[in-house]
Amino acid sequence: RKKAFNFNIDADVEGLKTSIQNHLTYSMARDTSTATTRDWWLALCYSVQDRILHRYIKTQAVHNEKDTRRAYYLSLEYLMGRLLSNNLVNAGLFDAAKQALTELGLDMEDILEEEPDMGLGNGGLGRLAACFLDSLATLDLPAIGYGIHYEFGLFRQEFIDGHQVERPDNWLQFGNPWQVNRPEYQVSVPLYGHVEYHFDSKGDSYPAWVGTKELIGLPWDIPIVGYGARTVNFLRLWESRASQEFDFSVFNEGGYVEAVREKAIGETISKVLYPNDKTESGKELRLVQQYFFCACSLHDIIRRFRKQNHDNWDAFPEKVTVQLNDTHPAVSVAELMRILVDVEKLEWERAWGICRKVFAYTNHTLLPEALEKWSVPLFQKVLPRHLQIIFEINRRFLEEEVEAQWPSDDVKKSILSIIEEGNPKQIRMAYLATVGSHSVNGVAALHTELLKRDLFHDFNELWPKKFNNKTNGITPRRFLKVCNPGLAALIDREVGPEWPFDLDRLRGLEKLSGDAAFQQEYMGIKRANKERLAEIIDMDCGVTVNPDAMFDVQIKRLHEYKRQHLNLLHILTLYRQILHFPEKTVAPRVVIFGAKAAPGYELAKDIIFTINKVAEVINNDARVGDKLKVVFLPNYRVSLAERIIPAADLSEQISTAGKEASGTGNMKLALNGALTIGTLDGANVEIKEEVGDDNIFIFGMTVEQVLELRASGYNPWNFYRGDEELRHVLDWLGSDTFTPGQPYALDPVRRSLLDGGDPFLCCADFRAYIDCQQRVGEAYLDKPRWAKMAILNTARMGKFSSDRTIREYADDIWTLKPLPVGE
Ligand code: DL6
Repeated sequence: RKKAFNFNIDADVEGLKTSIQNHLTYSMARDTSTATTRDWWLALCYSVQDRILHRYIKTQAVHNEKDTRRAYYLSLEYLMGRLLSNNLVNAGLFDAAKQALTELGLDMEDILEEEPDMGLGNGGLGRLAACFLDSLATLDLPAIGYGIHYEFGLFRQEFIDGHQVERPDNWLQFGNPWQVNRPEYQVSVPLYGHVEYHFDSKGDSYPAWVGTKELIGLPWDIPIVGYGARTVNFLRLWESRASQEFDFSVFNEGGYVEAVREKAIGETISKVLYPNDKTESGKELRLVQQYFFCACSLHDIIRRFRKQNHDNWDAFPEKVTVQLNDTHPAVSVAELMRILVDVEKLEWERAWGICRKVFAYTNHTLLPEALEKWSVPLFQKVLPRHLQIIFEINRRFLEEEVEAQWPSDDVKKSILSIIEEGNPKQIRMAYLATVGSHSVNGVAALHTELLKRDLFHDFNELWPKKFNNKTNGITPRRFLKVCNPGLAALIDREVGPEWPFDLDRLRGLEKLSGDAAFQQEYMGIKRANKERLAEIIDMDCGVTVNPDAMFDVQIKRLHEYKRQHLNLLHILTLYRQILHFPEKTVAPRVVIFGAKAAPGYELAKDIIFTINKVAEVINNDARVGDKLKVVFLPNYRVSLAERIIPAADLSEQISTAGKEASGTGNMKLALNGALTIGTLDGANVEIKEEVGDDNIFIFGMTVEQVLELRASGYNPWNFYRGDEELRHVLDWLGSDTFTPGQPYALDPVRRSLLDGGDPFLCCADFRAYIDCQQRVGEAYLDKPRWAKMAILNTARMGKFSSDRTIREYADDIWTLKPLPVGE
């Protein structure tokens, strides 16, 4: 039996083969002659899961035996993608599994392609949660993730005549081999009802939340394998169920259909992920989802605390630290207070002290429309007791803490109040999370500075130590080792195999960046990755692209602030230049987009449509040939990102300065050797510091310049009139060139940039962007220079490992120590 390097699971090929065959027979009831690729995929997953579960059981046994402190990560979203390849790599089973499959006459690639993505998130926030789980386990940190077991994840995107069409993502259709059901830990969750005052035996009154409807939360556990498979943590996802199979009284009265209907309502809570990446405030179902998963998770955390015979609540913050991933789980603050005060009968002050020690909050956005607010009447209906508790938290906060700092200052009180006046009044969830936590962090240095300066200005004056920065990171396992095995092998050879644990080792590549032979190898791997992506483009878009052209990539949610339409203006400019100066040498480009638009976000959908229509014309214009191709890959998701990222040459990070909190795609692309063209926004600022000014293309207005321009009265028409190229391309969109016979079909985008006031300043940044793209094109034509820059990007991305980020959370916020699990 061969034990893999530094790994804790037996990589025995014969054992795996037997296991796969056994699962095919005994789990799938198939024989080898009738088995489909999906059956083989499932049989392999079950075989891998068997091996992982041993380490999972061992890990939990050690954590329980040592009664360890744990971090709990509460997130409404986890964008996990596929688990098989990642689990194989992290468990050190990849080569053995490949060998076993080959000996069974099967192809690993085909099997891996069978797995549907676990797409229980919208974008950066959900993927960050998934990267954090990977790092927590890799660093042997005792931690559990909590979320919702959505039956339908983020919608599947199709294009029909260039328009986005949404289809349901039925990811559980063929079963999920990774999840383990835990009916013994189900939780009952009350909702609705009203508050009454009852009297205890001494005649004192106390509030009682009565007349509630009950939901059941049923947990599903997904093991999270750390790299090296020493620690296997888990992600616990709650599915909602009606509280009784049948309401027998209704049933006996002949109300069978009503009884089943009630049951169906109970089950809708975890049915579907809200497909908007910037909040869904106002929707009752969304509030119920938030409370449902917080209540289930806190109940589970408290059950675990009690199991260790703890009856002293002051010990609770020693054993428990809870990270709130944005404000979506902020109602937890009120729920923990309810449990401590109403159920456990603790004094308010003692309960509040415990609460504040337990919670920490991460803010992920400054966009006003994304700052969650819940109307007081809705809260009153769904969570009447929690509303009272929030009012009491607010009263004490204003009358005690704010009053002490700013005596008799009613203006300060109204600025800082958790309750926003208005009709109706609203609960500011970011304020509730801030008041109820001991730590508030932003996700990149610039973002944190802006939080302190703007959104939390007065809170920062009140509690300067509460605010801190934790620059985001990405897992180098999935986003290099798994998705780019060619480059990973080259790095292994040059700096040794430890880099997936210690990404700073990539610095060892710096000395090779100017070496012609190494450059050739490095760019050869990029070329092979581009060929693979070219096949996908051919299959999914029906467009043949040249792998020698620059692959210019913008992959992220579709949002005006991310400015895919600025990229479009560059495409149109290039197209015009090619038509006007056919003899001029240009760096050939394939501009590649991947993006989903929120189904109700009309302008985002218009931008997709416009890009698709422009692409159709350019791709079919013989005068252009290979100089320019434009493709919009449908259904952007984690598994597609894993194909695009290793093949990218240029990474578009072009948001309006001050709008992108961090970005994480920027890190994944740079790690894989794509050069960034970007604004000084989010983590781009820190990427620039790491890779050096010579190895990144920065353009456009800074945050301060954006403010100045706005203050002086921004008028996009001035830029339109002042720049001939901008005028031509915008007017082109108003013509029927790209939609023959329908002259106004692309007008919404043009209108948003001119009459609509161009809220994200595309026109103002247009010239700087075009000039910068010109420099990018020239650099691409200089092959050794480009290769050197790309290598230096890979070499200098160590800072952006999510292991570094998680170490900072563990040291500064959670005071959480690794607990190695041993053999
Ligand atoms: O922190 C993860 C990710 C950042 O990288 C992005 O810059 C940011 O836009 C995203 N924020 C959200 C916020 N949504 N809400 N609420 O998705 O977080």
